[in-house]
Amino acid sequence: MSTSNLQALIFDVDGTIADTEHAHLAAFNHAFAEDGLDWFWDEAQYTQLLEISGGKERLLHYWRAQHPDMQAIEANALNDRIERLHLLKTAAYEAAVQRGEVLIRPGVLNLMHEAQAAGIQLAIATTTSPVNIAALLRVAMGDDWRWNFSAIQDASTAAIKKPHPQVYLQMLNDLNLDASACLAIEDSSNGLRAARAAHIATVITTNSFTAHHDFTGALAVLPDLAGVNLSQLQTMHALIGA
Ligand code: XBP
Ligand code: MG
Repeated sequence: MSTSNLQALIFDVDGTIADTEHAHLAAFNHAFAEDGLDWFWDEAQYTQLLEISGGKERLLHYWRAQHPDMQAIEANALNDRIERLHLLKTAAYEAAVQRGEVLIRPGVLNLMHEAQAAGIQLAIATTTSPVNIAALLRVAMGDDWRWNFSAIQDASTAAIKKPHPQVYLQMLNDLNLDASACLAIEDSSNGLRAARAAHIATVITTNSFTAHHDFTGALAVLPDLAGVNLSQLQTMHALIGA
């Protein structure tokens, strides 16, 4: 019976550590109104737009697809408008997190504590902005939240978003670990593809925005981490190496 050599759990943020995307959606719509745009994304539209990782990339994709008339503005002005919209959106999202409107998903903190007690490193690999990670985890884990994580890769360190594996490849380098010693926990097809492209085994926890995604290649697809303990993950992880 092979034993698990699991040395690090690498968590995605949005949709995995917390149910964030409803708050991101509300923040985008708040930013559109604040900036005088008559745009409004409903849940169905946002579910599709989530196929584009990265808030700025998502805005640019929507702008090009839905408002070709606005193509006339030159590239710098377009980028400046997207930067401004994203700043407004990020401020609105942070305010929502601070009001307690974003919940950590079930089982996440328990699993993190179990892993730490077993000497397994925790890490974060996300396409969201660093301010969003800090806002969320400061509320959930306290002001010294950062000390729980050996490494963080986010939108500020990895410009190329999931499904590109850049966040995960840079994470393996940060941890100085082989992919075979790690397990990624994700919620989306983009996240799964990014982790798998870095040869990292991946457990999926679905949510209302991603349950319909193709999770081919996942080690397991779970509704959430409630009741999932470290030894169960280690057993699944060991089977890969069997
Ligand atoms: C999900 C994303 C992010 C968020 C919005 O990231 O794609 O873009 O939707 O956050 P994760 P930003 O990899 O954690 O699932 O506006 O900061 O990008
Ligand atoms: Mg995610």
